[in-house]
Amino acid sequence: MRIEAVELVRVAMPLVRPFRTSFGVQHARDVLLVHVMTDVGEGWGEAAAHAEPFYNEEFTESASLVLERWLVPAVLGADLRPEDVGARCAQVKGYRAAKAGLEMAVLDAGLRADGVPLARYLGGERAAVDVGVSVGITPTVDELVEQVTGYVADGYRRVKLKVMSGWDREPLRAVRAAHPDLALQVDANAGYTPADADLVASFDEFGLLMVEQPFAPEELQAHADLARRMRTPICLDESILSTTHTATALDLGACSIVNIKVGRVGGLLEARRIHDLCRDRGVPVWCGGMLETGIGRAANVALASLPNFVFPADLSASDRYWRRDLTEPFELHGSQLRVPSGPGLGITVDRDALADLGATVHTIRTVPGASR
Ligand code: OSB
Ligand code: MG
Repeated sequence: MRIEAVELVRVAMPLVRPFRTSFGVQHARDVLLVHVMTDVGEGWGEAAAHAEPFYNEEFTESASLVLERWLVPAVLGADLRPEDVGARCAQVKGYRAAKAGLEMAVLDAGLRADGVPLARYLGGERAAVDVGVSVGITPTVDELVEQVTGYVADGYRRVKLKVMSGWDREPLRAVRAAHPDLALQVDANAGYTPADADLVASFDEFGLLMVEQPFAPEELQAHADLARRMRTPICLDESILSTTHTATALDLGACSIVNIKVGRVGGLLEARRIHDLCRDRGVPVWCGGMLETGIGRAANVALASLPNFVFPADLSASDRYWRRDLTEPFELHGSQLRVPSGPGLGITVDRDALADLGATVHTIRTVPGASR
């Protein structure tokens, strides 16, 4: 297919409630969408970066600039397959959310034209996926317990609590006391240091499914040392940027569960390769989220339908994030989200919602007749 034009669509999306983690608080997402126009039709993708470089180095403004200056020019006017986008973008180091958004849009266009749902193309095997909810740090422990109880009443059967120093054992004890049988896990977003290893190891007493990313991304050895002294499995998020990072982490024993995020690893196809590597090594994975809109969520849900996604995903219903999503809302059915069955991402982008939210569009076009 030939890429004829690319729109970079930017929209501020207020969150239903603020989301606080060890790296800061978010009240809204600075969303960046990639809309490709090709000779076989259009496609949408989401570059799941955030407004600030606090989760990792990338942020929305930088992702947009890198797309405009290098990634879009690398595909514009070209006759390519979605599988070629990664190689064309490889000269640019990092900016994996930007690359993921572009690849997603090209995949969506190609699969829509072929009438193939993304989940089927990726090798998904389920019509619905188990999901949980990631609960941010709250002003008080009582508010946390109240929020968790509300989500459990909604149907979520797995809850992830954000933790940081000063917000760990006390909230954990309270949530555990209120919900003795709840599938519970924690995520530190790299907020602890190896000097906190005793404290993190003490989380064993709360019967958690896993502890996610206690230390900095580069602290693979410290994660391996912690894993050896904890009963609770260690899961890595920020440390895992590629299949190579995954293999190294597994070789070191730094984790026994992998959180796969499309934007963090540079796209759906690299995400699938990490899934396959983990499957071959007997390591379970699950699908993480970055507070995506319905566009990125559709891709995540399709990915999470692959067989080695064995733990519930951090993919909640649209109403957990947005008053109005950019697509038809994802709804909770029991404790699952349905995998879209239409071609490509299987969703329809709501242009009225984009307009009402004040989205801005930057269009990048080929020169007529040019080819590369
Ligand atoms: O570490 O998993 C994380 C959101 C933003 C940045 C990092 C993370 C998260 C979440 C939210 O936990 C998961 C979701 O999209 O619901
Ligand atoms: Mg995480």
